[in-house]
Amino acid sequence: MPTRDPAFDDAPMLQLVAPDGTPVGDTEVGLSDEDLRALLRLMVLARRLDRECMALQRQGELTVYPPFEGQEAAQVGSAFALAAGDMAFPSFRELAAAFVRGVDVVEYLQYHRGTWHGGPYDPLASGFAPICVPVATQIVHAVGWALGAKLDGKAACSIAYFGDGSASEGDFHEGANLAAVFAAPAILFCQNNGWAISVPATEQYVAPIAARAVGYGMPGVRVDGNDVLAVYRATKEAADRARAGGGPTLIEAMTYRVGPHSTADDATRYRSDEEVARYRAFDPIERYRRFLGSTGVADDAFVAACRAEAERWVGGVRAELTAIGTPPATEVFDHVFSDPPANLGRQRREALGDA
Ligand SMILES: Cc1ncc(C[n+]2csc(CCOP(=O)(O)OP(=O)(O)O)c2C)c(N)n1
Ligand SMILES: [Mg+2]
Repeated sequence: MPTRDPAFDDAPMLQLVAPDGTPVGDTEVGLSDEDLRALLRLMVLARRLDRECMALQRQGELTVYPPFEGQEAAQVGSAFALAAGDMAFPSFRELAAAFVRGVDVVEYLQYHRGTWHGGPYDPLASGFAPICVPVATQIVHAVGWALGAKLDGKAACSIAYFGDGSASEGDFHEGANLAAVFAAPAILFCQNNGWAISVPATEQYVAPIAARAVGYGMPGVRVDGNDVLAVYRATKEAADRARAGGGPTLIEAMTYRVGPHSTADDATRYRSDEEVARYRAFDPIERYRRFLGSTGVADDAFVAACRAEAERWVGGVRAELTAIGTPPATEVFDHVFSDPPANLGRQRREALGDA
């Protein structure tokens, strides 16, 4: 367990709504009441979907699944701040952000079902790049895309989603420096959950990740990642600046994932139940629900309607997903080489008995 509480230590952090739902900053972030309710609805739906995916994996319907419960505000708030022409570059944990971007979640989940390489959703149509498992590599993709958008004269930005552990990779440093030097319209969005699998934040760095922005020469924002309005504001400001030619921004969203690293991980081997219980008190959905309740923007009936919608929705997702049959075995050999080498041809004949 970390000796220093990474999410709530003393470094300054943008926070607009306190964990108990009380406003502590300027909560006028430029969203209509309808949009404010949409943020809550999206978080409720995302959490319900995440729990369904965990169940689907345990029931053998998904091969492996990396849950995000606890990170809804970080993903929903940031993705909501993007425009249609922007491009998101996820790691492997951004299903909530994908959903906000309009990605068909059944298509997305085919990756985790093992029925298609990387999911058959259209990255360009949804502005959401394919899932990226090699940690931090998506950061250089995002910066490259941003440089391309700039050269094309497009008023668009990219966002790279990555974790605290990913910020220790060379790709992070290379991407950040390149973005700063060429004023790439990119947002480097770190979800700091205090852990990189079993490695605590205390073994990764000794100063806030956001503070590195000074060294690269770009704005850096440390934001309460469980405060959806604060995340929205930080990301919206970064996106507007990027599209206007103001270059990149590093955002460090302090959050906590209550589930394991993935369904292949046993988090009880390195993380105490007490730690998880402590962070549940910072739940992003409960905080925002209380805030919207106190301002009269969303009442209990609205929340109940979101929950009912979520139940119906995930039922449909499950039905569609589990109806997808086994793909033809030929696919193991397809889509890699235009001109397959001889040994692959031999393996194909052995496995399939065809040419
Ligand atoms: C290049 C590379 N090295 C190692 C791994 C194995 N791996 C997968 S996720 C992960 C930790 C990532 O931690 P973080 O960036 O904090 O993201 P989180 O899982 O906490 O969301 C590691 C080491 C990998 N996928 N890619
Ligand atoms: Mg992490």
